[in-house]
Amino acid sequence: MKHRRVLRAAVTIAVTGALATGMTMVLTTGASAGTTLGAAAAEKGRYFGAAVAVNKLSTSAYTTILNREFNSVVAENEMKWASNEPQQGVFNHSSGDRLVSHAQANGMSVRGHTLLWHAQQPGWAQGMSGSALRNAAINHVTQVASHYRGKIHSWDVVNEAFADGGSGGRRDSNLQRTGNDWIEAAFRAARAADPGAKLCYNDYNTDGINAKSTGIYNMVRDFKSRGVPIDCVGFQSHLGTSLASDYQANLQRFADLGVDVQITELDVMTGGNQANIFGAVTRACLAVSRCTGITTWGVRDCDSWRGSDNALLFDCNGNKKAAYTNVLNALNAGPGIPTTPPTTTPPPTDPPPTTPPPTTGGCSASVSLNSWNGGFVASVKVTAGSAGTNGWNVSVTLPSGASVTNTWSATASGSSGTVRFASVDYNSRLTAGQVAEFGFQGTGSGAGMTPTCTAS
Ligand code: 9MR
Repeated sequence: MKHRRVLRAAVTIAVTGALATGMTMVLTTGASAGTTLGAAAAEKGRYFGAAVAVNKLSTSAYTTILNREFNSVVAENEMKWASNEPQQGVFNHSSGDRLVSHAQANGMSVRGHTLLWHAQQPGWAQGMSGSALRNAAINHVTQVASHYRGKIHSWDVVNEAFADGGSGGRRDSNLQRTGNDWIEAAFRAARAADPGAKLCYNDYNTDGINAKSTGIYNMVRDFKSRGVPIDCVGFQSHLGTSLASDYQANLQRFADLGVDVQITELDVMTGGNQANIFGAVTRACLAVSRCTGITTWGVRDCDSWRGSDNALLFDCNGNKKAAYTNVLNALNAGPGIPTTPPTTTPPPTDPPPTTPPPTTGGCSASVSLNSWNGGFVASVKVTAGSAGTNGWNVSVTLPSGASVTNTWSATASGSSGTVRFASVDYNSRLTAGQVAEFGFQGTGSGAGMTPTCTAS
């Protein structure tokens, strides 16, 4: 006991001294070696996750490893568009919910994969185009992200939207043909629906500095400069028999743009180099302070989409492979996440609200718009005045021809002309200056809407 008190005092002095001098403290001292992937990663401020086939959660050989080793999960297929919106407007979240419950019961965080992707779309969406598809896609983002609000650590908002090869440009797809702004529209809708989730762009063949990763880098830089809400970039890292020498440098250049980076679908071709590559990827992540976690794309070799590549950390009998040992050792040897962010990181820059918050009674509302040809998503911020609120109403007059098609975090009366949005249970009561957010999606143009707020 006495020892612990002395140690704590020493640590306090060290931390205080470091903060006073503006030094970056790294949390490595005092950490014991983790004996599982999840525990070792957690000691370094990271998660270590696995992609899960939800129907395997009833196989005990599978869940024994999952629950022992991993502290993050992602659905391998069950949160994809074809799975959870099989008919337009008809959502089925049962498998995704099952995974979230399993994660919550076992102290794991959840990555969401994926809101929009050119592949694994339901048949009805594959046949759509133009503003009908754009509206359906944004509605999908809104509905799914709202369903899981507060439960997802990071969402792959958009997956694999860049082309392979040397162009560095976008991949052709039905979504891309709705207009180049489809990606930012998706990110804005996801932010409005789940403000607490980190929003990621995720892709493959980006495991080094190359034309494709540079195309994505330029998009992220552009998004940051214009206030498009992006928080992270996922590097799938489906790897072969070698690792690009600039793997870490590539992660770092993204981190330097002010986004987190995550290794999201790691698996490596079997063979002499497999264990070394797994170790090197882990070291690279830990060397980048904004690399917040690693996910392997499956648990055992036989669970992998790569079949005979034996690409994972556990063999088909559930035994730990040499690659496992290398990853665990790399996690235990690596640095922790600094307690002060690097000074090179600019703060996130979301667009400024259209009206300033009030300083007196009542409430005020401001709207930010994400529009495309034929539709829009409006995110509305309600700020309570000095008296706080027991409830609030926001009125918005829509331009002629526009109508509201769905609303979240408020109840709408009417759908065209002047529409009134009333607070709901969980956001009615605001203290002075407190902000609530709600949103709605509409067809037509939402330009020029000026919300008015009344409080009760
Ligand atoms: O592992 C997934 C496999 O079971 C599916 O059949 C396949 C369908 O396209 O998707 C696999 O997961 C992919 C992931 O969603 C996105 N990146 C590539 C992954 C491997 O193909």
